[in-house]
Amino acid sequence: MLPLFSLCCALLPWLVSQVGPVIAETAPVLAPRILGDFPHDQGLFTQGLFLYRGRLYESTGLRGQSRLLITELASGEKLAVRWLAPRLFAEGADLCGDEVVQLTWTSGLALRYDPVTLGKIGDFRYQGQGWGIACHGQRMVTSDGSARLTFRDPNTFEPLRTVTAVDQGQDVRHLNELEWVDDVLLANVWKSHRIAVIDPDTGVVRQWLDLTEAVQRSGQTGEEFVLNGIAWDADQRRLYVTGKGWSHLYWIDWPGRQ
Ligand code: DDQ
Ligand code: CA
Repeated sequence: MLPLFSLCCALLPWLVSQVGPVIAETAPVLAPRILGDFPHDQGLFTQGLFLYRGRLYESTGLRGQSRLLITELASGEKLAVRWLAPRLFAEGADLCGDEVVQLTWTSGLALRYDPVTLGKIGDFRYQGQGWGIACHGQRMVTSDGSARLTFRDPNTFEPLRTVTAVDQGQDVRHLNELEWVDDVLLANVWKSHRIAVIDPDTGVVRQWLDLTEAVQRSGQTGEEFVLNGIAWDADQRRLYVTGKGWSHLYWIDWPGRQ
């Protein structure tokens, strides 16, 4: 009995060393504080959000309601609005190179605009659903409601490679609006209060941002009126979030990040 006992004791540190890294894979859940709020038109079904030259760009969905808007962040005042054809349901949008690219949900059509005039430049075609898009330098990535992120050629929109978002070995499905922050990709998970901070090379979720406080403050409880919209101000290093039909856009901190 004694030799068996000592064997167990001898093996224990080894066992811990094997299991330890697996446990350590669990992504920490952080709760950002709200640092400020700004007005947001509750009539907008927010699908995509980004900042360009200090102005807020927003893509809004629903057929017959889909738009691309430029607003002044502080006042919420609309500076320019471009309406889409009523058959189109707009989804995510971002500044890609020197143009805005806006996805549509089920039409396989990405619309391209001049970011200043919102004049149409052309289209890209793609397979499958369009949900979120984010661009950073040469890196263009789209989501389609699954756990899959598709990296595309920014000149042709052709898929180059895919990566699957995973947390503790499980696929993280329903990835929606996207935003690059330096070298990590933020994705809000549809119908949840969370944003996944994803390693773009491996798909591993490194952190979760739990936006329960912002969701509660938004006062929005409708089933479809969920957290959706992440915009990063790279100059001021500020992170903004909002949601579909929310009355406000929130400036939030990111605990532990400079
Ligand atoms: N998606 O944006 C997550 C891809 C799709 C949202 C579909 C919501 C349709 C329901 C609209 C009813 C709300 C007034
Ligand atoms: Ca975004």
